[in-house]
Amino acid sequence: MPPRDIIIDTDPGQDDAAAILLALASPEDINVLGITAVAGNVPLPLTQKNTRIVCELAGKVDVPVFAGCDAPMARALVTAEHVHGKTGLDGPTLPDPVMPLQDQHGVDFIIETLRTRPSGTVTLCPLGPLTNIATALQRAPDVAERVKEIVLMGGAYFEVGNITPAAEFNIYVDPEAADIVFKSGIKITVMPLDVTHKVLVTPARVQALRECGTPVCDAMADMIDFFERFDTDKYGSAGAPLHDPCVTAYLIRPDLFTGRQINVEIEVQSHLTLGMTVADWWGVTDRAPNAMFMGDVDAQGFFDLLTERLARL
Ligand SMILES: [Ca+2]
Repeated sequence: MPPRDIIIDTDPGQDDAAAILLALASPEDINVLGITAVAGNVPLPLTQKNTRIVCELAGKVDVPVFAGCDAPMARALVTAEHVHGKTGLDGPTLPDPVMPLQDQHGVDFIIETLRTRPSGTVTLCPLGPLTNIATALQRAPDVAERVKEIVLMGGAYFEVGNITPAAEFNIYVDPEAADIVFKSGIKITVMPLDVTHKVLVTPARVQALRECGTPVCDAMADMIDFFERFDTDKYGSAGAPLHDPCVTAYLIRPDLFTGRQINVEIEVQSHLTLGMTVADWWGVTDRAPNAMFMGDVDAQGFFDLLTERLARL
């Protein structure tokens, strides 16, 4: 099989960095057409900069990076510096990027790419709030049928929420955007907290990364050490969940994940449960399935893949 053409949409974020590095380390599986930054974990000026920092860390300075939307569609931006640190990539000391930010707006890049590439060949990989993707679909409804698939990190069912008791961060930040995406009719695969909370960076897994002895693996281990301080206290678990690289790992090794094709709808009104992914896991409604909602993962298989691939960079 030829490598899969993708656009990564991202708000780095240490776990976004892991997802991007895994993609850039896997050219036989994944062809990154471009990376669009969105406001999320930190504001847009930092997410676009962090995206370029990560590309340079990988030695892939030719990947075009675009700035997209700087605020959710209908709400004020909520950020997560309490998790990711002031820069969004706290942990390692990495140089400011010198590779350019593209002039084109990220949303225009998404639309243009979908219109010019053969229909049904481009996969969208959102790792942050869905603002850029939904804005593209709203501005250019014709592109929806040209998308091969959306593989996204977001939402939760059994794990419920991480930014509020009911909602996962990416969906909570821009629920209107998520609502547009989940109603788009595009094939969707979801990596919710139910999966990512099983992908825990235990001390042995961080050690395996350090043993690669490369600058990329060291930087990744430093990033993990930073955000783990927060998550191990929060969840009382053996290590922090590594959310976003589940998306790019799925493109390489879909067999690591299992889930159900179900109906997923987004709560956009309730003050108490805003941004909840109402996932019909048990099939108790007659609402039509619209997403492959993952529920389980081979976590060690995931970390073996991540470590082996990052060691290449
Ligand atoms: Ca993210």
